[in-house]
Amino acid sequence: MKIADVRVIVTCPGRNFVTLKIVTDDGVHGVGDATLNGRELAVAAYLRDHVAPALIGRDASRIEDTWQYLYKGAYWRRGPVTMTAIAAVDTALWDILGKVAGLPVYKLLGGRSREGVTVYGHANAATTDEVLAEVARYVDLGYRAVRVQTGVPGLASTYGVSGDKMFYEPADAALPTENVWSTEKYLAHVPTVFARVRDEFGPTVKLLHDVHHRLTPIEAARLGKSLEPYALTWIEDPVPAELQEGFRLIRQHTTTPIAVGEVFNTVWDCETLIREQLIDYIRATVVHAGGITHLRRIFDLAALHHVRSGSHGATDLSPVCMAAALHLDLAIPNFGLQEYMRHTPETDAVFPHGYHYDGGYLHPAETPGLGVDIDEELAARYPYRPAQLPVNRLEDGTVHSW
Ligand code: EZ4
Ligand code: CO
Repeated sequence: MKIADVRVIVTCPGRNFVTLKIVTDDGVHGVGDATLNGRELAVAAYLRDHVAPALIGRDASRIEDTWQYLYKGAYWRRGPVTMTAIAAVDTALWDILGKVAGLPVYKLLGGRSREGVTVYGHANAATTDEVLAEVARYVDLGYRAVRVQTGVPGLASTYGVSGDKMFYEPADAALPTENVWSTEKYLAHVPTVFARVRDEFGPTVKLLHDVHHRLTPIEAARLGKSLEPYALTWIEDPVPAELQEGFRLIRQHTTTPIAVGEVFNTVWDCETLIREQLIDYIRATVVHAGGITHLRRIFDLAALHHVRSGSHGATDLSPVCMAAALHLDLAIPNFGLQEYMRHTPETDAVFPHGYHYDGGYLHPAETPGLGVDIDEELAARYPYRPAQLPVNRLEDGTVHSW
């Protein structure tokens, strides 16, 4: 069970994905997602030039040892590029182990703790009237949780509100496009949206909202307070999270639950947030936070402090990441919610997978391993196309968080 071949596959079936494929000398292969939106080729080079040569000949079943080797051995610890590369190796090794054991990966992780993985979908539209129809569409599809985003009156465009309804893609140009932001206009508008959504859909559907790091702590506190009557399940990324202590201020002022972590890459990014119970959901992911091995470590710390998982699951996280996430979501005791945005048919064809949606839940495949693969021939038909995430500016031109 030695690693015999390591391949980095870059493909663009509608959007860019980087996938690592590891093959053992017994001919078993595993796959790991290595996609870092807008910075894909940095991870591809890291894997191809610096990681792959060191993997050849290693025992594929030594998952923990390989993780430590890549993390500590790099000397330059952490960071999104490094941790995405390590994640891809780790995920592929879990896939191989599952195949060799003849078990779906969630059984290797301790078995199922629930019957299905509750997911939330994205309702987004320019206006409140339109977004009500979008929420209705998800409720009709059986979703128990819906993220609601709208345009803001007086602002031409807003990150997180796409033109296309079912397929969402924020990395929209080779060089970043620009949005204009006004906190005053935003804070005045959002509560009016949720008042209408609650009124229309009643008290039980879980409602979520993504702030995309655009507020200061005291502004976020005001937002949380103003949304309390509508009982949101969470507000997400209310402030930039480089300063973990910033969340103390938000916490003192509002009972609206807080989710954060889609840009985190190690437990060190959220250690204070979790230990001080400053958040309610941790949104770190398999692909950006060091794979199944490290994300489980983060979730275990979270479990000690009443924090539940709420992993990121936008379209730039490939079906390989989604498959891995579902195994972990099913197994951990403190699962909260899983974000789920459907991929395009082109993406689904390149990444054949056995997970499926049913009545508000996703279910991982029951086949050995992760239950997902990459069709390399088909992938080769979609060459890489440069695409970056947008930049946000205040009305006076100052660069702002998304
Ligand atoms: O901005 O996936 O909650 N989901 C999000 C996403 C992220 C993109 C970044 O690559 O915030 O839209
Ligand atoms: Co988000």
